[in-house]
Amino acid sequence: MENEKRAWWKEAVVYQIYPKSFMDSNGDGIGDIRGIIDKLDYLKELGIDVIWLSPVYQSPNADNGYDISDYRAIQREFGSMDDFDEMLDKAHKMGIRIIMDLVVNHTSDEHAWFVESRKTKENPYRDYYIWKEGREGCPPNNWGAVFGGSAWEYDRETDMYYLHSFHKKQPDLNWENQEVRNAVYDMMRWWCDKGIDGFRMDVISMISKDQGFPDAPVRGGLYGDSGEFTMNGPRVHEFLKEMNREVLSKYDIMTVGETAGVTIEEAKRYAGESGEELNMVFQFEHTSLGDGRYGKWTDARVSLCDFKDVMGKWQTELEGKAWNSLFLGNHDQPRSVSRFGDDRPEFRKTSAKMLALCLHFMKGTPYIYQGEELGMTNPYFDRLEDYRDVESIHAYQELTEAGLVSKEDMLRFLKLRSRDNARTPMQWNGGDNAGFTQGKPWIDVNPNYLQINAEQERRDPDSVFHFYQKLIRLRKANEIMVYGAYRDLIPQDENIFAYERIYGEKCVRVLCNFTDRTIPCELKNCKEGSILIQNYGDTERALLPYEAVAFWI
Ligand code: TEU
Ligand code: CA
Repeated sequence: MENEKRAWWKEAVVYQIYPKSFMDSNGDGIGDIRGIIDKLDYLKELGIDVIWLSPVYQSPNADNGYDISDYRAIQREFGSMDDFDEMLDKAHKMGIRIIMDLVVNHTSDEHAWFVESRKTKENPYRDYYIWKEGREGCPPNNWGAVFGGSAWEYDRETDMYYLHSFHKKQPDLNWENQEVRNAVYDMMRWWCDKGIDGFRMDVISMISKDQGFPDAPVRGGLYGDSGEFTMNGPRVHEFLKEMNREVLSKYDIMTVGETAGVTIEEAKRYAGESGEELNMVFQFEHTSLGDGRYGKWTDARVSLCDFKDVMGKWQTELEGKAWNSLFLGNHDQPRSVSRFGDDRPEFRKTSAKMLALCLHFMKGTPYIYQGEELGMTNPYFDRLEDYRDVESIHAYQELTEAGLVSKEDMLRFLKLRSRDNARTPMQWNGGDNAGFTQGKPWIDVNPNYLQINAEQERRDPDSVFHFYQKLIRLRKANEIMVYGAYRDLIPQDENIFAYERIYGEKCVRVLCNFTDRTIPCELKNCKEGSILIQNYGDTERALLPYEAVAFWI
């Protein structure tokens, strides 16, 4: 679309940092802000424009910082507010923006608001959270929590239950209460006034609940799946429009909503070109493909046709109406090369580059999750003790104890789908603990760090790192990568993802072989000099295993 609205956040490439696993500066085994400061040069070299920083706020860490006890303080393990200010200042001087994780569907149960709220029914903070009477000694309804068990926790103090969509240490805020909304907006303005560049909004699609709180259908597991009553709820757009008027519209910032359960129609409202709510949303259809009876706990692999179908649908249906975000991995997902590519040693590098090319040439803002630019893989932990994530540990207990899934199966599912796959330390070099820490890391380093690490890849011009660097440079030089329209060429093909981007008179064709075989491909008629980027040298009219190429036609 030649007349599409230009915006810096459409042209940007975002890099997600999960601080706990990025770089430890003081040997306590936990990544921290000074570690990030030390690595800003590395990010500059890669060429990214924006850092999305997973939560660094004060937190008892029931869910690694997604349970916040003070929105205006930095958690001790990560450093101080001075460290934060220094990081922001240095990043800005280098031309890198920083967006913060905004976690306001819930707080920690140790947040001052909740500490007050649970004291008495008359407490001024009572209505900051969602309290209900039980039903004959049972929770108010059958909703399950994302991290296992009931979504309601009984509180003896007042003989009532509070809602927690995630862990019981993450009580849901009551967005129906205008005071809550105002308090959240105040806090957001406080960070914006500090100079941050935007927000990634945690489960923002869940802030408006169906006020009837009805029982939900039971699908697998033991509890009701409350999705239809908690996601994209009745007032969510009203709340976001209010937030936009009160805060977002007053600053030059970018916003991306994490919108579990979002549909195309909903996305057009959240991230519409008119800009009344957010700039873009994360949709999870492609990362949920293959999910089964027990949700993500499965070993099903995604078929290419399904993947193309979902990606293509979001590309074409949002065209000119709303903006996409593009991602294959984050701190909740397995490593992208292990999941959508092929992490066997002979194919890892090539398939990681293929996935990068495939994603970065699509329309939307691309997100790189730390280590993805190195082609980092799942660690394939063998024992339950190796896992740290509450979701993984609770799911293992709940499903094996109920006799629904065997222990062997569950360990296999964890290897493929646990969030800890993304949370092993960043692999900086071939030294102790991959250069992440001088101490004992909070979670084991992937043993393949001797082969896969940043130091080695920065030296190797043919590395995954340099491939990402080149993709980012191409984006800066070619508007077509940002603004061109998308068209799938062979949606039914089971082996090749082939699409074009069209911008005025110009057209780029992208071909990606998603298999470990050589596949003949008539579409590969690139002329000499027309190639933008490829992961093999010149080849004939066939695509070698995991070959990817983008060329002008
Ligand atoms: O994730 C929201 C969410 O939907 C996840 O629980 C997701 O279903 C799951 O992680 C997939 O395995 C956000 C954050 O990204 C996540 O890290 C937090 O744990 C969660 O919210 C609660 O704040
Ligand atoms: Ca540390």
